[in-house]
Amino acid sequence: MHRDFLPLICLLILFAAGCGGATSGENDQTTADDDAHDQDDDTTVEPTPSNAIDFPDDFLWGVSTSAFQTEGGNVNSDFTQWMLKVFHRDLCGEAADSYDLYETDANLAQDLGVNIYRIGIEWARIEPQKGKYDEAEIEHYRKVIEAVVGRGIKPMVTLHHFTNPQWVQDQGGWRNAETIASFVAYARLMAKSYGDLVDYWLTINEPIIYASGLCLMAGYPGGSINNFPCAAEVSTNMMFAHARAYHAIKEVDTTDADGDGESAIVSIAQAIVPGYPRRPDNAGDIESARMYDYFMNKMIFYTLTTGELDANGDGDTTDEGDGYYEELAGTLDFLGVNFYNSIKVLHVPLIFGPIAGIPCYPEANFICYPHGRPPYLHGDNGNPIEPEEFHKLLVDYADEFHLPIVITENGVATTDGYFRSWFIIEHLKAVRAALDDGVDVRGYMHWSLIDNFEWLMAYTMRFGLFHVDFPTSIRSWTEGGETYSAIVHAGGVSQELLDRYADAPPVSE
Ligand code: GCO
Repeated sequence: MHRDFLPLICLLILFAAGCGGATSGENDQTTADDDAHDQDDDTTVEPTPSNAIDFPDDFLWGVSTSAFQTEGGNVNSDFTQWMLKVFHRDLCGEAADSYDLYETDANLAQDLGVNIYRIGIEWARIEPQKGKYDEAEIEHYRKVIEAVVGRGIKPMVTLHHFTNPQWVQDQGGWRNAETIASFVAYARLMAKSYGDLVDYWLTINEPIIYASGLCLMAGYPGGSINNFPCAAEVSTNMMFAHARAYHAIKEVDTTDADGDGESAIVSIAQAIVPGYPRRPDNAGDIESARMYDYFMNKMIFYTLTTGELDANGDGDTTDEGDGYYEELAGTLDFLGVNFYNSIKVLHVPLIFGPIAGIPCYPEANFICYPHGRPPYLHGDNGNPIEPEEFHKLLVDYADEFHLPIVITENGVATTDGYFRSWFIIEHLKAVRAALDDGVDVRGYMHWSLIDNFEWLMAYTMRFGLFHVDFPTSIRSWTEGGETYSAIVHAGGVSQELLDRYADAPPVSE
């Protein structure tokens, strides 16, 4: 989840790390090939007769990626243009070169044994100029999707993942309601072009993270600081964009690509970052955490299920412009949940004026601490590791929204193979516990298939099941990849894996 919008800290990290240069990986099994794919498929793990932790037969086992973070060379994207302006260089560069190596990546997904693979399309490639669609790029993504489908894997396609064509930015970005129509036209075209191959669609990744990152933390092109009305406006526009795209996709994608009886299953991916009062007995912290949780975690799901709009995000749906919008209602076929960690919320008295911390909801005058006080178990980006929170939120969201859940992202920034393996198992235990509690969890998609461009942290964070050597783009297996592959092939976690990864990794500063 893109929550580390501390531009100054990020800048320091980037410069300390040599600005986007690849760090050396501690992968366990580096191959000399330019492709870690098992050509002779000799690593296939036979399903074990009985797993210690089992999952439903039709469970969706997946991996998750985004186009911008893996492809490289997205010159017409506002994020690239912004980096050139702010950092005087394109920090993303060639990324993992997945634009060219999409077959290689599909091979890796196949080796893992997954049955679903979340990929993305870059709007800026499809529509580099307003209203002018690039036929060659439409054809390119067709090949990308065919590579996935051809390996017996269902594609889940994300249409917007934090980046826009530069012309969208030039017309005012997501604050301009015209962007809604532009996005819907693009979404319709994508569904028409690939509906015969794709059933699972995610219109927008983490709209609230985008809106708050853009308007409160200046973490995206065209951004501002502490501008809550902007965050509310952007999230409202994105909700209408999602809903209209939902209807457009349903209208044009009428082909059931995988033969399961459904032709278009559409949702968003929403980051759920549970917020807790920093001081559990402090009334200000308690109220701030409540408001934070509403706006950041629940409002979008609430609006897109009930149709009740809260345009200024204040928790009240009776203000002018609020109310019921039929086109918004029932536009989620499942809840797409991205989970990484929780957060602490601290109320700050007005006397301190504009907030100098992480202004996650400044009008309510509070700040958020993404991280606890060290020492605690955390990924390389400082995010705490909290599988118990995962279980809690699955139960809570199932209770509140009554929709199936697909985990569209869950992962950890680490180069330690034991840590990633343990992380995966602990989070799958949480999913299993939720299933046992009656929660309809349909699938789990690990972020990410391969190491990739982690936004303002560039290449300093590694989330991949496969290690990528960025200068050469060579992919290689990691211990985490081996573990996930064994689980996916077996459809559950064996006793042997439970024993091998029984101990939590040591807590570090
Ligand atoms: C997000 C995104 C991904 C991130 C991932 C790791 O949640 O920010 O969907 O783009 O890379 O979450 O931080």
